[in-house]
Amino acid sequence: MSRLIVISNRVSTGGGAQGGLAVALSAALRANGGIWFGWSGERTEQFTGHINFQRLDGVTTATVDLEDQDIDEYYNGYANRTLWPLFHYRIDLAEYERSFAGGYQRVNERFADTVRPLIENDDLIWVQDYHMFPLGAELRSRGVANRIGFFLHIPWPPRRLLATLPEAPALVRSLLAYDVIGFHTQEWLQSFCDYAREELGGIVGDDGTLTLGDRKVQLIACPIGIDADFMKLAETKAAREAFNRVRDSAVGRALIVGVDRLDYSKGLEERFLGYERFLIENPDEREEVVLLQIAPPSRGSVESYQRIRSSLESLAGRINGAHAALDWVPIRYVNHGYPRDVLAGVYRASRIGLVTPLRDGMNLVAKEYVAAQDPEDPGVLILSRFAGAAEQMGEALLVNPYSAEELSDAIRQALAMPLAERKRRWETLARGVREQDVMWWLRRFTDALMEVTPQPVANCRA
Ligand code: GDG
Repeated sequence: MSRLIVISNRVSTGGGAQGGLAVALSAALRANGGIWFGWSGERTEQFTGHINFQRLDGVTTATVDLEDQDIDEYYNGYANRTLWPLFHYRIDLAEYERSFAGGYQRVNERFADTVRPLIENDDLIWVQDYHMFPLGAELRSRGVANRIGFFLHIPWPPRRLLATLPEAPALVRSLLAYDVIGFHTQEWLQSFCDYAREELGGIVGDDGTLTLGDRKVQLIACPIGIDADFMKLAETKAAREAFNRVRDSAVGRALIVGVDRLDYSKGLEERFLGYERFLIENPDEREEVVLLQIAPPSRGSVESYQRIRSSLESLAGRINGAHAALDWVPIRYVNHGYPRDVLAGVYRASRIGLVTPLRDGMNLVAKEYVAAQDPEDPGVLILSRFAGAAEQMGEALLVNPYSAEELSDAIRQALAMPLAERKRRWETLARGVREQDVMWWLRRFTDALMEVTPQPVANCRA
């Protein structure tokens, strides 16, 4: 394979929250050479385009600092207050401000100017996620003729929701600068086609291409997986210690676990209410379960995240106050993160993995939960129908996360599920997680990118 240039908002070669993605991209960069480019996460008085190169574990990273105004308008603004809510179907939370759109465009131009001199003729360029929609077009307008791929990690919203975004037509047109666009699921891919066809007059071919004006782009549904080594994590010393600690503390009760960034898309309030419904409807079983919800805060400078944080705190407090007994608290709500090996032990100790986002591009926690189970005594995955992962994980108990009744029923069904059925469902799920891991995802995408015939740069509009 050619050298790879990965471009994403943040660069992460270690474990961290990005886990599997960082592992896979780092492995590809190590094997083929190349550069991972993005924002350093740091601020500077004045943007200079100065690149900080680092070599970490055989991977070269190149990062730039951004100005306060860039961070406010591009990152906290357009990325987190406009695109993220809109693409998760929350137009009630989406803020449409011209200054955000302007800052987003400016930062993408700055990234393009800065990364341009690093690109060599045969490099494959791979742009990641919604922070960078216009980057491909910006690179084309700077004469980059290389193959450029784009992968979207979040859902693509239905066309009439996207139509509420003033910049949507320009944004979608700019995507035609890419050679390949990847989505996690057929559903997101179809929504994209729907918009391009109905709003912009694009033509969707039987070969999975979209043609708009002079440009043609290959679309693929390419679901991301986890690092296959996650299966081994549950056997490590740290995982075993966490397993014992959590099991001991549950004193014979069945543990239900949730692990999510604290984000309104993850359906945490609805999850707590569904669990409460279970407690109310099943008085005999209520003291036999404990819900452990791990939710490290994210994007704390955005108001909607401050609101969800405080409303979850009150909800957990109210449910615990209303239902606790002298020796039992129904919800353990933890607002900080744990190392990945500890998480693996916690997953394994849990009889149920509760993964109920209202909308999610994929959801890797569902796959990690499956990977960490004991094959002889696996737990049950309860999974939202609205997570991208549901397309691949039909053997989970699929639920509508908005329905407290369905959540309650699924918890009861999971607790009563006989070992043979748990094993049967788990074996199918585990095979999928093992075979379609993050390296499989990476190969499928880069193979698709290698196969396309590059088109003339002149056909692109920025
Ligand atoms: C986006 C899309 C898509 C969570 N708590 C801790 C911790 N985590 C790790 C999990 C998992 C990752 O963070 C979260 O991944 P998700 O897939 O659930 O969600 P997003 O962060 O929203 O990611 C999503 C993904 O991109 C990849 O394409 O699946 O749909 O929204 O790996 O384990 N990790 C550690 N401690 C924690 O407390 N170490």
